[in-house]
Amino acid sequence: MKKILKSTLAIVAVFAVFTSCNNADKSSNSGALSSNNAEKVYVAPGEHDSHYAFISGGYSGNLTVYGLPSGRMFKEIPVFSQFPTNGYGYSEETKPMLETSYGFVPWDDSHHPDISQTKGKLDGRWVFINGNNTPRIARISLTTFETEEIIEVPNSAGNHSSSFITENTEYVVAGTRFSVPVPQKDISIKDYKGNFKGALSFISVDPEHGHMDIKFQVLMPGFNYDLSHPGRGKSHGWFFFTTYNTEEANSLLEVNASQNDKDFIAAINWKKIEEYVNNGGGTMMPTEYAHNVYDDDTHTATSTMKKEVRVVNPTEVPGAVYLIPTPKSPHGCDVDPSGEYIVGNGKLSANLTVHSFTKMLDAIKNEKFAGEAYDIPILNFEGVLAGSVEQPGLGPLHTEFDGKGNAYTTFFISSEVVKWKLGTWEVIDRKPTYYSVGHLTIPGGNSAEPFGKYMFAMNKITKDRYLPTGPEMEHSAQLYDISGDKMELLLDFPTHGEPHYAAAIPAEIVKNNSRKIFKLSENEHPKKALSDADTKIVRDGKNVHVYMTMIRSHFSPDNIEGVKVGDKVFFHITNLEQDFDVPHGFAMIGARNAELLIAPGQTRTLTWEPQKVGVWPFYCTDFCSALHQEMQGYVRVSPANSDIELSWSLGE
Ligand code: K7E
Ligand code: CUA
Repeated sequence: MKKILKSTLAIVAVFAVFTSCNNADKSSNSGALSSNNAEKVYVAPGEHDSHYAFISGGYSGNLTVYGLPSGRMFKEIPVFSQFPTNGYGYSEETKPMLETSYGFVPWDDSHHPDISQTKGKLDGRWVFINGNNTPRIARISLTTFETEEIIEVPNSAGNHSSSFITENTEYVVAGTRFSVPVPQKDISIKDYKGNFKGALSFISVDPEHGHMDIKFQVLMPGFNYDLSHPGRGKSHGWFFFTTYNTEEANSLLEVNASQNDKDFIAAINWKKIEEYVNNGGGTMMPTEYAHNVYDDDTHTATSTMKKEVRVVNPTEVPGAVYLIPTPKSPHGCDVDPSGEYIVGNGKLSANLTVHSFTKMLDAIKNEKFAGEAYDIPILNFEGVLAGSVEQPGLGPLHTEFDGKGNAYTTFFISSEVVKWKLGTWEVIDRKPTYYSVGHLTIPGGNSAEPFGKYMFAMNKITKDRYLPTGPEMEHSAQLYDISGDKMELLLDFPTHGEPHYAAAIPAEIVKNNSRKIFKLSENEHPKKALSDADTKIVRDGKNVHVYMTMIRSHFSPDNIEGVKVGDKVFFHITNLEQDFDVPHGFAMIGARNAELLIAPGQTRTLTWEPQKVGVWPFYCTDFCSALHQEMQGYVRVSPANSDIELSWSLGE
């Protein structure tokens, strides 16, 4: 035991050493690119990028939008985190988006965006992304670039092997990283083995509106489910999940979860389970999870608490779940565009293991089994193996595909991207990354039709790539041209938060659907005001509702009296503009809140509880016109026992 412990610690130490000194690798860093390469990323002023990239924000909880090839950041879309920049999670309309069974949770850790698909091709309708910490899946509209829906995932913990979608967006799939007692209960952590479970959730997506619903959860053995990808083409109907900690250790995992020579890729025949469930199979388990939906017409989100979820035990559906042995704590689980090859990126493995879907079916048919785990058949390793890439690098994490028969794998420890050929498994090229690369993205990389022109690597350590900004640097991404035989480094660009994965798509597929305004005629917000005639102030006990409008360059009303200390004031503000890109802001002195940034035609509500007697200003925060500085108003706040009547005016 001691010996095993030592040798494993040595492996771990190698991980650490390489990580800390790989910036010594600077000799290969040719700072000067050929002018030819510079031209390749130059997007002239006023011209547009050819691709959108949606980059996960990691611990920012959000999603950032970039252009490729320029590497320019266009937007941060708030998803799981409150965002004072536009009031998301602060306004009354958006607060329900962050409700969970634990209450209001204004932060998460988002890792893997994935774009919706039709027939295996990116259709550019929605981006899905996972919240890791308080397990949730979000759907973001690529029409409004706003988060439209968030569903909590019960029985899950560390929602990491998420959020990947099937080839017709039938499901967005979420797998738990940490196994936990299901249902949760008060037991000793030492009783982990055999008692904890790993829930893999299949969340159906309504083809028209995108609405999500947990169709079923497969309750798997208590391993860690790290990443996943859908089968496609011939393997459509299957889903693959990498596992680690098949040792089921509950402490010092860096050692105790690195004992087994092989962990597993779990292969799930979701079509089979779907059929079982459609015929009434599975068990409804009492639980609690929030389902939050934003409505574009009312400009308002609602949160509903769901009370049960359908769970399926793998042994209930024979032939639906298999385990494929895969060397050494695999991280990424990637499926090539044809659906034939399943790559298991064994973090501690010398070689990169590739499984064959065809051989998997054959092994199942001919019962080439190597035992079972909790009654789930383990397939024979050799029987499924397609081949392996011999010693391609150290610490493989993730693989993407260019649609031309090549795969690109990131190596964290040796800090490089390695290009290799599917089928022959030969290494074709390798390029350093700066430094310690995690994921990489090729537009359409998780689809049947990747757009193999660009690839970008998202790195974990930045060090000297930019001007120093104190002890913590934003993470760096590197863009490569992959249209030729050899990868060519084109550009470094900083990212925000901690990008893990990113999803990218040709701009053509998205840009023409992008919304320019919200039509006032379609505004169904119950507290909208569509003209001066609609503006009013209504007292309801201590609640004061202000129905306000904003347009260049005034608020209506802009003088308000009769508010008292102890009141709760709700500013319901409608932006009357019907021009593209003319939002107005609203900020109120002393509001324990953020501002509102209100899009043209939208209604938003800010709550303010006046603390002090006096006359208090509010103003527009977005420089909207030549007379933006004039866009302001006052609220008179009187003592709690005052008998001043509510009154309001504009221009008097
Ligand atoms: Cu960062 Cu996909 Cu969460 Cu690998 S994961 S790096
Ligand atoms: Cu409206 Cu500034």
